[in-house]
Amino acid sequence: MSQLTNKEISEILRRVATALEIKQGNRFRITAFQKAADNIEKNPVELVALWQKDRLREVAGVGESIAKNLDQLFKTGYSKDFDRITKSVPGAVFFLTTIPGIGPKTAYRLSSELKIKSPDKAIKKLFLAGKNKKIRKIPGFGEKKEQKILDDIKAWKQKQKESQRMTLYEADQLAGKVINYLEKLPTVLEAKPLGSLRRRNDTIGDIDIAIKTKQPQEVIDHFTSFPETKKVLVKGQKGSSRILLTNQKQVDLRIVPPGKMGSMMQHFTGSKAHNITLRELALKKNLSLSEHGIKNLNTKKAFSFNKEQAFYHFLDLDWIPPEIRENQGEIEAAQNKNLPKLINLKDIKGDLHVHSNFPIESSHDSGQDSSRRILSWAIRNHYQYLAFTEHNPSKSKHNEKEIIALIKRKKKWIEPINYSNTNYKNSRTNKLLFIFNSLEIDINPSGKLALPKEAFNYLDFAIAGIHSQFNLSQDAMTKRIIRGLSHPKIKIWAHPTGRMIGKRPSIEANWDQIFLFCKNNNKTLEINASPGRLDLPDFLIRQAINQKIKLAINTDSHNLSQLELMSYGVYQARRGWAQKGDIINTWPLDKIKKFLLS
Ligand code: DGT
Ligand code: CA
Ligand code: CA
Repeated sequence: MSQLTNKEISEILRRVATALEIKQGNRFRITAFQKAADNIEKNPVELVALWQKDRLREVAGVGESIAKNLDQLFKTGYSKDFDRITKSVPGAVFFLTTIPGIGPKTAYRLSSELKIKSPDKAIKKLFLAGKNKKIRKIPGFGEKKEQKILDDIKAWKQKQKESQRMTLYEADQLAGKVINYLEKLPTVLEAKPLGSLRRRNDTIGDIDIAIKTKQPQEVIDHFTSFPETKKVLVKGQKGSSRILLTNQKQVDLRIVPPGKMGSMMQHFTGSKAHNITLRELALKKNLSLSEHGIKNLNTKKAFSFNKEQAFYHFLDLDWIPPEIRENQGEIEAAQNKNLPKLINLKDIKGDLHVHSNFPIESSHDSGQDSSRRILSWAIRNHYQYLAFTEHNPSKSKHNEKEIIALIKRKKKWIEPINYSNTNYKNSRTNKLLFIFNSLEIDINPSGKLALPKEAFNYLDFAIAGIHSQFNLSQDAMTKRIIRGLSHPKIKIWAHPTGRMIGKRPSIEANWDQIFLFCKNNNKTLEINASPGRLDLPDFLIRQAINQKIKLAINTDSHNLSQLELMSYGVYQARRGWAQKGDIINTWPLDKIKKFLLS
């Protein structure tokens, strides 16, 4: 069996699409491979897990033929069909097409004209050829095209650097794998993920793990033999080791003897800025801090800590939740015993941004799962309410009349579930799950909402979001947003900054002005829990809360497994110092109904 990751699978499918394009293959077939690659890369659940449950076909774009080949890939590590399509294309071509601006046909020509065949250093060789003015000599290329290729390569290199950090979700998967492997050793007494991972940062540079053991050498040997290791960077120096994995990510390991886990966890969780301020505070009390514990500089007496709580208490501080250890006032708050009581996942009573597969002819990607399955999930997870927020119907496909008819149909579909069906009953409260009939509506560049006026009458409330033209000027963007949010039915602003972590920057907007508008008009900002978004970012959450604006943590699920990612929104909220009362979907049904239906 072969443990291919989603990223590796989408890479293989993209190669097939590239090879087909070079061979002038069927357009639909090429697009099918590209679409499947995109969906698989975005899928939050590893395909290999779905394959084991015979559920590959649940992923959008994975049809019978692709599923058959994936099955072969998982079983044997290779697919006959894919191999046959790609084998006549030189390896270099696939690398050259990773540069935006260089399509398959251009890459193929560059590869054959410049004799760059091997994938090894292909991009570097192309860059050198450009520098040596060789690209311009290829018929049909010229000086301008050569310069553009050089610029594209430079831009790509810059982007590579920035996107080397993992999303929190990716880091969780990877750390889980390593910890699982480490815990196979009986001498590992405890294994804890620390660093930015424990602080639940939105992106993670490297993975830090602390191990409690009485057998350091055995654990270090086991760690450095982790099957996916490419290179051992540090081995055993003072109980710290470091490996580079085949996916280019690094893992740091610290070994702790029993009795000292607390101080190690504190030190290795960081952040660095938090630790520096803490150390300064300790020095004023003539105490010195380290991963080994606390030393009294007057008496030279050393103290060890098994629990992190005791470490903080020794410094007369309340224990500080890892998510807010960023030197942003948390140490002072811990001194004054007024740390915020951060929100927890169990406080969440519903999800207000969920896409079902209800056929609404939407302008953007539709949900993949039925309302029935989504509602059953919500019941199992003790939700009290849920909002179906499919994208608004596409204006290019339908006239106003048809759109209004579609929205009416959706209302007709939801109402019976709310008022007559007893299947969706919360087992704790014995109350029916309440479904809000909602919609996610585009805010067009002018600020106009992409839904006919009359259609709003058939919605309980709506959420609004930007899905195009992210690069307006700050002024134009601010006006667009305020106009978009002004409609009385719009209660929530979805994924406010529009950022896609490592892929798309935040919009430019005057946040002070927008926050003021939201405050005065009772508009809620979303904390989108999708690990590739985590939007709002932590610092904006904190600013919003300081201005007494309410927030909603939503998954924006497009399939069942994404409903499980609510916790990522909660971590993000905690990093922004959010308490239960700041988040509207912790409210009981009566209160949220009053707010959303007002
Ligand atoms: P990352 O990996 O970039 O996402 O961020 P971190 O916070 O995980 O940083 P990393 O892996 O370099 O270090 C892990 C923790 O170890 C860090 O949060 C605090 C502690 N640490 C590392 N270097 C220093 C240092 O020079 N001084 C102090 N006080 N603590 C450090
Ligand atoms: Ca780290
Ligand atoms: Ca590290």
